[in-house]
Amino acid sequence: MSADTPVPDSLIVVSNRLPFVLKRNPETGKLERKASAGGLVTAVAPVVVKSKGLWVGWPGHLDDVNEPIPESDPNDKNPTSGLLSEKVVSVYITPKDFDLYYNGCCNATLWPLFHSMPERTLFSGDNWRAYTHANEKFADYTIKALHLAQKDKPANVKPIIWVHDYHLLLASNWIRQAAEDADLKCKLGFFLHIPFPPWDIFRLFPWADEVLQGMMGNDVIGFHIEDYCINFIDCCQRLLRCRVDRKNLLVEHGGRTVRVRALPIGVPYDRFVQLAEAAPKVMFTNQKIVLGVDRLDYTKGLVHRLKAFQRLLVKYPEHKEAVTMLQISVPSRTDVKEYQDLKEEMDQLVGRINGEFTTYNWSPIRYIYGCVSQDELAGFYRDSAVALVTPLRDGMNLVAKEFVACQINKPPGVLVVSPFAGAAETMHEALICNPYEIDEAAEVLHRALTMPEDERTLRMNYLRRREKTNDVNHWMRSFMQAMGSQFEKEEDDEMK
Ligand code: ADQ
Repeated sequence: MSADTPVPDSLIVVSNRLPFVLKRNPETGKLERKASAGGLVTAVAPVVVKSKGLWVGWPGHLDDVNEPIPESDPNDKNPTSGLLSEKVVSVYITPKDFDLYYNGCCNATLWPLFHSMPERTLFSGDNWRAYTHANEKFADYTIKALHLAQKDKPANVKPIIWVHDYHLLLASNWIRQAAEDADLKCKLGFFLHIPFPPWDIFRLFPWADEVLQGMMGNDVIGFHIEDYCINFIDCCQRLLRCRVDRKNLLVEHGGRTVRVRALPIGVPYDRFVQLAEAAPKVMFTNQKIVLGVDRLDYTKGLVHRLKAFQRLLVKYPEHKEAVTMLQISVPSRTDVKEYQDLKEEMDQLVGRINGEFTTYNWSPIRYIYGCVSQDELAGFYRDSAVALVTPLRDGMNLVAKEFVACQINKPPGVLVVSPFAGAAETMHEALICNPYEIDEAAEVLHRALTMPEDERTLRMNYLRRREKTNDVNHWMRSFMQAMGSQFEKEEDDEMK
């Protein structure tokens, strides 16, 4: 948190998961708390702590729901260590309901649909009912948190409730209604971390109206980029018949005005610079590294990326034995069939390409299926000649930004970004590459590998400057400001 981040009276964050993972130690049998190192947690947790706020979320499957959440080690420097167990409100959902809600509706329906992949989308009434039920539960627990937050505080304190992501699209409206019934004051904000799809995709969802109505419970709705704001406003107008103001990004519903804002997320830039400075040199190769870092997810364009690299080796054989592709894929949603199929496809493709080109001294692809630590990641980011960030669709993509932050070597490497990642909206100096066009992607990769030093330096300087300014603290601050000004400017928002 930077010094000038506005600290609200009380911040209640609501997200699917709590900002740490609970694991049982097999030796002691005790529950232990493991920090989550993501940028979101780093930026948001200190504000929750400072505002004496609360975090509402799912703690993982616990055998005994009455078992207390352990405290973190007080010497631990991670951002959630100040988040004491009484500042955490755990949402308990049975394993069966959680499966239908999370693996089913969230990850087999909303995820592909919102990434504009309807052919991968599973439409299921059972999953939707579980999702609805889970959102009601999150809303109930948030109201409990609101009671706690207002206890012993002056009557004029208005906590900010900040709901996150596609898991909780319905919760805000219920929170608002229940808070009004209980005469509890609060402001409600929502941030969507994935794209909001265009109307002709969104309307495929049988319960599209209910999703929009749920979101309308918020005072402020944030998306990464303006395109998603426009898509959302378009859906509100066409499906709910709301009055909208596209210029000022306002939607009127049920006598209230909801503000829609483009608030692009950033990364903890300074932390990545420090990690890059401290990381040991990547020793495994004296070749140029072309780096990919992603969750193993079909939206990330991994198969297309490998094929583009294969095409590069055919078209430009001078890169053989001179370039290695390092693809680090963290396992993700392994209970969902689409993800199991992708794992299989990747394993086969890596084997095929390596089989085709490997020599005594060199294998073209190093494929790590696993999670690497941030320290290690920073070394890979720093020592790579090219980062290939080529999703088929991505809300923002933090890897592009982390790579740029870690580019402390002189001369620096080159960032290649897909136009279908939110990151491409602001990272203008990256090379743009359409992942669907395999031939063209190979050309762009060749251009990146052969780019003159002064051009690389110029592009990277601009990219780094922008990401340093617009880091994750800046994002946090922007959201808080958008929330804070909500009530002061209520009158301005009245649409004529
Ligand atoms: P994700 O889809 O998870 O996030 P991304 O933004 O790239 O995508 O963030 C991934 C994070 O995981 C990065 O911080 C990265 O360092 C880390 N990571 C990835 N692979 C890893 C590996 N093998 N080992 C260790 N760490 C790894 C969603 C949206 C995005 C949006 C973010 C934030 O889909 O579009 O940018 O939320 O809003």
